[in-house]
Amino acid sequence: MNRTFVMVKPDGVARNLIGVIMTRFERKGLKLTNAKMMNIDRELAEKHYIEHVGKPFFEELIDFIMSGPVFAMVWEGQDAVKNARSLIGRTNPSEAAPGTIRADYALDVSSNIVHGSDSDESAEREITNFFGKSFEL
Ligand code: DAT
Ligand code: MG
Repeated sequence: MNRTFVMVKPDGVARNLIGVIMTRFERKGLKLTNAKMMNIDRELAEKHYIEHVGKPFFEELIDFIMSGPVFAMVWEGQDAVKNARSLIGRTNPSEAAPGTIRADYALDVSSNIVHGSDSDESAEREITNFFGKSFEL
């Protein structure tokens, strides 16, 4: 059993896709253990995307993730990180397999509607960043 951090990004929230995205995770069999609507400030945005500092798209990415409310979630279940990434699909929606969230609902790599942690370590770091240290297993 493990858990992962998933976030509907500002474009997904603006397009009223929170429900359809959550339904896909629920149908897969993952369990929602925490969720909240929130705005991301610059400090949290840069912390969340620290691995991308210096890349050509970094500033655009930070501005985008701060551009409107996001819906942050924690999902729990067997191979949660891997299963969530499978449901989400590849980073570039043009390359994502049909049936994945990014393939079905997005066109552009810079607005790909949902985030999912890429490892157990990232998941724990991101859950702490968004929900605080008090939210423990
Ligand atoms: P993922 O979100 O699939 O984990 P990532 O961690 O490599 O992908 O990148 C984080 C986000 O940054 C990604 O969801 C969208 C944006 N991004 C990545 N590569 C990009 C690129 N080449 N051009 C513009 N935005 C990009
Ligand atoms: Mg990533």
